[in-house]
Amino acid sequence: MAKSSVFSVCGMCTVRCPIKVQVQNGRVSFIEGNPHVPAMKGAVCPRGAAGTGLIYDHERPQTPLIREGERGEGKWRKASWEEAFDHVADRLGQIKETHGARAIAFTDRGGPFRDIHRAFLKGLGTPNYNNHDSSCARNVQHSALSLTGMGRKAVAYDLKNSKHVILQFRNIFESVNVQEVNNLMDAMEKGCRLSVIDIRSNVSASKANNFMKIRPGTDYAFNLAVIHELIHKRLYNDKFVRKYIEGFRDLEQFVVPYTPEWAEQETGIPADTLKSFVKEIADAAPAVIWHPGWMAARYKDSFYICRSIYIINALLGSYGAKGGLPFVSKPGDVGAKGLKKFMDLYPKPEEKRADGIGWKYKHFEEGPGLAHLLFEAMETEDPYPVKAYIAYRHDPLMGYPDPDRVKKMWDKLDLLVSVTFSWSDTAWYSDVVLPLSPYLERESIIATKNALKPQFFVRRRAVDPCYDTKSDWEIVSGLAKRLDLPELAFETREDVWNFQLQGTGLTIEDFDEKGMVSLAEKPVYLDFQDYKFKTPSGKIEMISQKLEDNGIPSLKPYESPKKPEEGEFRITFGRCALHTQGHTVNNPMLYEQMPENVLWIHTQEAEKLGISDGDTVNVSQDGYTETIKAKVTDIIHPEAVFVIHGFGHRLEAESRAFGKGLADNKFMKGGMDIWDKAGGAIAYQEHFVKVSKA
Ligand SMILES: Nc1nc2c(c(=O)[nH]1)N[C@H]1C(S)=C(S)[C@@H](COP(=O)(O)OP(=O)(O)OC[C@H]3O[C@@H](n4cnc5c(=O)[nH]c(N)nc54)[C@H](O)[C@@H]3O)O[C@H]1N2
Ligand SMILES: Nc1nc2c(c(=O)[nH]1)N[C@H]1C(S)=C(S)[C@@H](COP(=O)(O)OP(=O)(O)OC[C@H]3O[C@@H](n4cnc5c(=O)[nH]c(N)nc54)[C@H](O)[C@@H]3O)O[C@H]1N2
Ligand code: SF4
Ligand SMILES: [Mo]
Repeated sequence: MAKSSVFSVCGMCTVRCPIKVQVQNGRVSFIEGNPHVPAMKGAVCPRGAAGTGLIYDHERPQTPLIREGERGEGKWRKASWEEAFDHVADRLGQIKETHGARAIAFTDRGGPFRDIHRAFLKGLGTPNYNNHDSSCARNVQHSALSLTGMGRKAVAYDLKNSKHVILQFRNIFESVNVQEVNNLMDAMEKGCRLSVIDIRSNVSASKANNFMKIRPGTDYAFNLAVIHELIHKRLYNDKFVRKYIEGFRDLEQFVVPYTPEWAEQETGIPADTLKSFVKEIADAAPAVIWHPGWMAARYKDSFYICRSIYIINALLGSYGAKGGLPFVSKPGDVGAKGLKKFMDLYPKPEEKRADGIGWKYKHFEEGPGLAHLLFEAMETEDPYPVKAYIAYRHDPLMGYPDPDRVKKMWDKLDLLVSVTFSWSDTAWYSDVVLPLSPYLERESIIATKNALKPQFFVRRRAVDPCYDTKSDWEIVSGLAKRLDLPELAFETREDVWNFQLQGTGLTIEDFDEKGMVSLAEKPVYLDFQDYKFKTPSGKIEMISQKLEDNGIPSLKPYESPKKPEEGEFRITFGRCALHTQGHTVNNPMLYEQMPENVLWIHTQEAEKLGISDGDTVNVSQDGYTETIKAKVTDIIHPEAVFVIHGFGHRLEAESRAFGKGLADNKFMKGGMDIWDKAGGAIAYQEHFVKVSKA
């Protein structure tokens, strides 16, 4: 029997863990964590193990498809790649000629493999690249920038060496990053304490030393009181504050009214609990990580919650500290040369962005922009018409609120293309589907990981595609060839990699042994003697001039969230260890383990409605109703109901997932217009539903 193995990169979620894939007789037989990365401990998560379920599933797009009926009707014509490339390139060319290159927009799912397709857009001359992040971590990013001038990824979470980790709307043990989970477990074995602030007791809470159940929407109140307590009791790191915080007096004044006793009224967490918690984390500082959050697109004040978290980390002196938030290194910081960038092949398009970033909204970062504002521009044609849209590994019809509204925003598009490895609502609604090979069947460009120990890594295919699908670089090359961008029209994967490695002194063979090349011998904790943050003052600024100049307060007074009306609940959501967003529910292996989601509802509220555990219930909002099974429990806050996101698929191409569970984003009517003006992200949890026994 022919046996081999290859080092690659998992693609079942955007964490992209390093893996080793065993191949037997041309089929993937086993997937494990890359043994050269100690924090993987040789393991992958349940989704990572289900990669074979993805590639050997015939219920995924198998050839290029061109729409025949109406959008969303599901009538397709199979096409060859030649035909599909010609079709898409012709239309893009026409649109560019009639409306200018700016009429072409593109969104993706972020991550380290973007350089080549972002270069493609730059080469075409359009500024309209966006990613999914206004539906995910934009508030975290913008809050980090507003305080330090540096993005959220400028620091690492040094979980392994931490003494106290605080998770607030962050569920590390279910919303998984394998290395983070392993590092935190190691630290906890050595005595690291874990505190969880959540609206329900999740798996992380079940492992925590302190679990504080908070009233939904009141996290900012809790955090302001923590800052009050740290300052009032002088529990902060005075040396760090004097050296690195600008505007401490403003902060001190601002939090005067926000006492722990005041916060108790808002959050339901007793003042004494808050006080002893604050004492505990101050004792453990600076080896403390208060995680700033990941899916922080929840409330209208989520940006300020994230800011308050970073401020607490600063008061504790955990910035730059071992066991806290040390700064990561880029290749240049450790004396290595970076990869050659495809993006550097072309000049920056001069045109202003359709989403308004950079001219209408000057306090937001360019780059990923805000996709919901791009979609709005498609509808209003303000500042100009956008006529072509490529959704690249992105499913906005599942990932943004109110899909009917999103479809309306797309009505004026002349061309809607999906590049995807699985069916999705967006792919189904597209004019053309270009099927991407799943990660085990494709290679990706070489990527850089900025970290305590920076590295280059590469995804290699474990097996050849079993259907007529292609890799990212092949799709970009196929279009580039037809659109007069010969620099991006690569013939072989080696050509792609060789381009990137120019000047680094490395060859692709250097990746054979481990799947990656480390650029430092051991973790580098940057010298933190006279650190200059990237703000005008060089310090962590409590008052951001950029925010103030744009009419956004730096320190925003707390506003109490709306209480649900009698019989209503705030709809909340999160992830589970068995599924990734909306794209694994039809995976045969994962479907078998968890075929549907359930509605968490508090015991007392369920009793009032005559609902017992396991009953089928109706969830409704504004005349729209779906049914789901109830999970009646004491461990959720009574004001909320909760579901795992990603279910409620209604595509005939997905026989397993069809009709199973409930789609939370359909209960967010008008949600495309409810977003955080300070942080930029959608506020997904500002919606209410009614529940009744079916
Ligand atoms: N209501 C509600 N909305 C949400 C969320 C929620 O919890 N509730 N979560 C939000 C969050 S945190 C995020 S990040 C977004 C996610 O929103 P999306 O990014 O749209 O979600 P995915 O399911 O990851 O969709 C990616 C699509 O690309 C395809 N794909 C192709 N190749 C790849 C690959 O290599 N990797 C991945 N991951 N996908 C690939 C998948 O098949 C899928 O169809 O949704 C956000 N929206
Ligand atoms: N298994 C798995 N892992 C994943 C993903 C996946 O789909 N599946 N997706 C990846 C992605 S894209 C992301 S963004 C991350 C997300 O990672 P997280 O942000 O950690 O994930 P979530 O499960 O969305 O939310 C975390 C917790 O927030 C709680 N919560 C909801 N509302 C509130 C509130 O008002 N206050 C407080 N304090 N808590 C609240 C929820 O109950 C939940 O337990 O996970 C990543 N990892
Ligand atoms: S966390 Fe799991 S699914 Fe995500 S990349 Fe790692 S192994 Fe794959
Ligand atoms: Mo996310």
